[in-house]
Amino acid sequence: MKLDRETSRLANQSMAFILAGGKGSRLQELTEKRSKPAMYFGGKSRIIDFALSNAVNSGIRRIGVATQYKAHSLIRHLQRGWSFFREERNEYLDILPASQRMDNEVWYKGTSDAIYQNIDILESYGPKYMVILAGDHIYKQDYGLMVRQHVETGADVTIGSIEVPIEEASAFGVMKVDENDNILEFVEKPENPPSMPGDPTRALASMGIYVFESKLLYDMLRQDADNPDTQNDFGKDIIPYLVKHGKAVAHPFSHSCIRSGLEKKPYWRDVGTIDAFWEANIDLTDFVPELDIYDNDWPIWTHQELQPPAKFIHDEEGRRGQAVSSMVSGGCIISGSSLNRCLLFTGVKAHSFSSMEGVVALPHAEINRNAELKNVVIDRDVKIPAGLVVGQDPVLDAQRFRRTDSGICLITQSMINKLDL
Ligand code: ADQ
Ligand code: ADP
Repeated sequence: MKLDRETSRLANQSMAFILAGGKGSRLQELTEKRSKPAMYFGGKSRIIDFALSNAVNSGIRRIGVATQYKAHSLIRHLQRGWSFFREERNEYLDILPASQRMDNEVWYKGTSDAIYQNIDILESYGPKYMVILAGDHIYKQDYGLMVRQHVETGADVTIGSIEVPIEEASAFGVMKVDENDNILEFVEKPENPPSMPGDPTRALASMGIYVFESKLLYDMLRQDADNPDTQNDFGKDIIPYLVKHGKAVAHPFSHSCIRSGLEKKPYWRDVGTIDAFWEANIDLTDFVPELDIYDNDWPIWTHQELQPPAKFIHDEEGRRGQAVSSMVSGGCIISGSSLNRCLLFTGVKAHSFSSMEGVVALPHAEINRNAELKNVVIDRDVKIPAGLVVGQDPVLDAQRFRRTDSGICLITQSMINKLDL
C-alpha cells in the first residue's frame, strides 16, 4: 500500500494510544485468564494485533498500550511479537499498565483516565496528534487518512464512525451528523438510538476511535479530571462535551478501511461474545470470506510460535487425516481425523476416528480418538477425551459446557475435568 506524502507525514507526527484494559466479560471463560485484546483470532493472531498492525501499516510507529485487567498474557504477547521498534528512529511500543503512577490510584478509572494518568509520559514524547484506539476490534483501517481529515477539517476531535443496524445501536455511542459530517448530537449507549436520516433501520455509531491534537487532548483531560461529576470516560464525558462546546467531526470508516479485492464490504467486528467469536473465526473458512487476512498489502503482524508445518496423515488402518474448507496452523497434526469448516490454531492434535465440523480450536488443544465435535470453541491446551460427542444433544451439552442460545459450545479444561465419563 503506497501512502501519499502528506498522509505519511501526518502519520509520522502521530502516536497511537491503544486502550487494552477492557474485561470482555461476555466472552465468559475465554477471558477468565486473559483480557479481551489478548484473545486469539484467525488461527495465528490476537485481537490486539489488528489495531497494532493498522497503526504500523499506516506509518504510525509510536504506540502506547494501556493495560490493566489480567494483563499478563497480553504483555507477554506484546513483548514477544511487538519488540521490533527502533528507538534510534524514534519508534517505540510502550506498555503502560495501570500502576499507581499517581497518588491513590490503583486502576484506571475509565478510558480517559487511562490516558490522563500517562500525560507526563506522552508530553515527554511530544507527538503532535493522538490516535486513540480500542484494542478489541477486528478491522483493517488506514489511520493516516483519519488524521488527515482531522487536520483538513480543523476539528477538535474526529471520531471513527460506522453504520450499524438500529437494533444493535444501543451498545454504542450514537451520533447525528450534517452533510459535512459535523456531529450535531452524540449520545452514549442510548435506549432509543436516533436513526440515520432517511433510513430508520440504521444508526451511525462511534467505533470508539478518536483523533485529537495532543495539546488539546491534554487540556481536555486535565479539565475533565477536575470535574467532580466525571465518569472518566471518552464516550460519557469528553466526546459529549466537545460535541456541545467544540467542533466534533465524524470520519466514515468506509473512507479509510482497507479492502482487498475479495472483500465485498467494509469489515469491522466486535467479537465480544462466544457466538460472535465463533462466527467471525469460522467465516474465515468461507470460499470468499468477508475478511481477507491473506492480503500482503496490509499484513496482520503477530508473534508466532516457531512450529513445523501442519501435517496430515493416514492412521494405521489407512483412514485419511483430512480437512476441507478449513484453516490449519503450524504444528497441527491431523491423523486419521476428518475436519470440515474448522479453524485450528497452532499445535492442535486431532487423532484417529475423530470428526469435527465448525470447530474453533485454540493453541495446543488435543482431540482424542472417536471424538465427534460440532459447533464448538475449544480453549487453549484442552484435552478432549476419547469418544466425547458434542453438538448432538443440546440438553446434555448445556449441562456439561457453556452452550449459547444459538447452539455454540465453549469447552474449557475445567469443564472437561468435571465430566463423569
Ligand atoms: P464500550 O464498548 O463500552 O464503548 P469501553 O468499555 O469504554 O467500550 O472500552 C473501550 C476500549 O477501552 C476497549 O478497548 C477496552 O478494552 C478499553 N478499556 C476499557 N476500560 C479501560 C480502562 N479502564 N483502562 C484501559 N483500557 C480500558 C466505547 C465508546 C462508544 C463506542 C464503542 C465502540 O464509549 O461510544 O461506540 O466503544 O465499540
Ligand atoms: P492417532 O490416535 O491418530 O493414532 P498418534 O498420536 O498415535 O495419533 O499419532 C499418529 C501419527 O502422527 C504418528 O505415527 C506420527 O506419524 C504422527 N505424529 C505424532 N506425533 C508426532 C510428532 N511429534 N512429530 C511428527 N509426527 C507425529
